[in-house]
Amino acid sequence: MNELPWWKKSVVYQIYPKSFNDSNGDGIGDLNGITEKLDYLANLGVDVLWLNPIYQSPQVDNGYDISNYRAIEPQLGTMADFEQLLAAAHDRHLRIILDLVVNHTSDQHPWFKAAQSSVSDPHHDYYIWKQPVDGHVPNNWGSSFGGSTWEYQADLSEYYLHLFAKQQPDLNWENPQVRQEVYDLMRFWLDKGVDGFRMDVISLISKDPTYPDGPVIQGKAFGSYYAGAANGPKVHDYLQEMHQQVLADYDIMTVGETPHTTAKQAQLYTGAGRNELDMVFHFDHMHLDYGTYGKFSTNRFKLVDLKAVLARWETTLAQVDGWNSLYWSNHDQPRAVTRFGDEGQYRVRSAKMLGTVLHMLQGTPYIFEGEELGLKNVHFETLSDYNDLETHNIYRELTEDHHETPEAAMAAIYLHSRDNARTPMPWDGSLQGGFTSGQPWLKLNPDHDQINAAQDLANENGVYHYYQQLIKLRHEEPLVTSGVFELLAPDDPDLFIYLRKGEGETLFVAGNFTATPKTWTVPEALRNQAATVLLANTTIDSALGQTLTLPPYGAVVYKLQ
Ligand code: TEU
Ligand code: CA
Repeated sequence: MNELPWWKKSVVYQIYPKSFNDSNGDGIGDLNGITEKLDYLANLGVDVLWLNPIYQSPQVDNGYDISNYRAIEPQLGTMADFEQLLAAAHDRHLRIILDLVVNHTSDQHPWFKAAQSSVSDPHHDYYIWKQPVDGHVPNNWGSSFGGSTWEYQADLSEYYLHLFAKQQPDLNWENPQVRQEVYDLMRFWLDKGVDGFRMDVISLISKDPTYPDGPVIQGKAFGSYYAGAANGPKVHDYLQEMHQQVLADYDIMTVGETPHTTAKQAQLYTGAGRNELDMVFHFDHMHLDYGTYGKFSTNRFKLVDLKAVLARWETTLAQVDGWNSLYWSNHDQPRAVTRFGDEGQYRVRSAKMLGTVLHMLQGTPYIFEGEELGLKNVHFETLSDYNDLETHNIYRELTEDHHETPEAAMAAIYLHSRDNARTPMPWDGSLQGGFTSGQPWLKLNPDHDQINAAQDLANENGVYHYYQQLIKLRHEEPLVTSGVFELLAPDDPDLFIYLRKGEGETLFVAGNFTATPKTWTVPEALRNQAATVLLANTTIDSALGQTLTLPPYGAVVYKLQ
């Protein structure tokens, strides 16, 4: 048997640099702040750190608008700081992967400035420009952050495309020079020693050349761009070219962020022998609580749907020897305990339960900063305490366009604002949580006097110590990487139960997603007196008998032999 690539046995920890740790008191987390916390991360046991964008940026979208791909954002530090961080991480056997944001640049990038200067400038064709159609925008696409995806530039009599903010013009991947620029900048970082990339919205880089109108959801002013921009006609050609020209030369990991991609389509991105990406982030489980206005809804997911989604991804990718990315949250999503668990009485236990059922799946788990402490969503009273452009746009849309009350708009924001994930890390219970000695760029969650790293670590039953065990289990138990996934009890509305089958031994994983005890009749074939408990967030029978009873938000991993 071939040796597994290192990233199949790895756990990734995602760092949102602005919110992780501020080393110089300006209120903004920075690279030296990360270096200071490497022992905290190494002690947790993770293998890889993914840093959200650290490049020079006007920060319209917190670094996802890049004006220089080869420079460090001054707010975060210097190139020397980065090199020191990378070396210090490598010393501790921690790898670092960077965010590669190449669907779009900042409008302040020199390429775009040149592109805007004249239609005959060689950089003009680095971006996507269209003539007005009957004096109007070329199609009905609405941008992710509100308004049309098309911005008119009167002196050129052309529109440029921006799927995200208007300060984030889309690059024209049809142009081979653009692709060469991307490959060159990738080599720049790989040659410095970075260990891979998380590729931002990589499923959107190839647009349908006919730019078709998208379907309009009732009450919405714009159509969806996905039909004409997601998984476009050349996306696999581009990724195979990138693989051949860059990726193949390095021992690295790649994870594509692929909005609007089904498991079947993901076979093409991650299947063995495709020579594209190692794994992708899908959104199917993120969409289970969407409502009339998309993500800004107050719906709650249903466990039966969640299980169906996760099981489909496990099975579909296994068919082609592909690989899953496993995550509950990231910098764009709410906190996991609030969304999928219980942020009240059972916060700690439900955080551990969520960790258990996620980390025992086949794939590479991603821990978003603070998830290892069971952090929950924030409720700021006033809109002005929120920083994220999406939050401000949606408040305006909900209250002005859809005539929702301010209270209803805030209720959706409390559940789904991206700032839920972006409040600074609470390291201790002091005034600014030990995050900064100055004024933080975004307020800390006011609960940080109760919920913070110092108090969680001091508790041997805290979330951090449980995550240590989960990570250790991945490193030590081969079934966690290799066992064949099988979902049990798909229709049970409360319990998530599955197997990871090997030869002569099997992992049995179960989690209770409710605040009441639940009992399940164990199928005869699985009853096992020789079972061992590999991990549990509660006291539990050592054997797997006729019935399994899990307390509220209880979870267990048995090994059956
Ligand atoms: O997000 C892409 C994405 O899929 C968005 O639609 C995402 O759901 C967004 O946060 C809306 O809620 C990536 C990054 O993760 C995000 O932070 C960036 O803002 C975006 O790309 C543009 O670069
Ligand atoms: Ca700082």
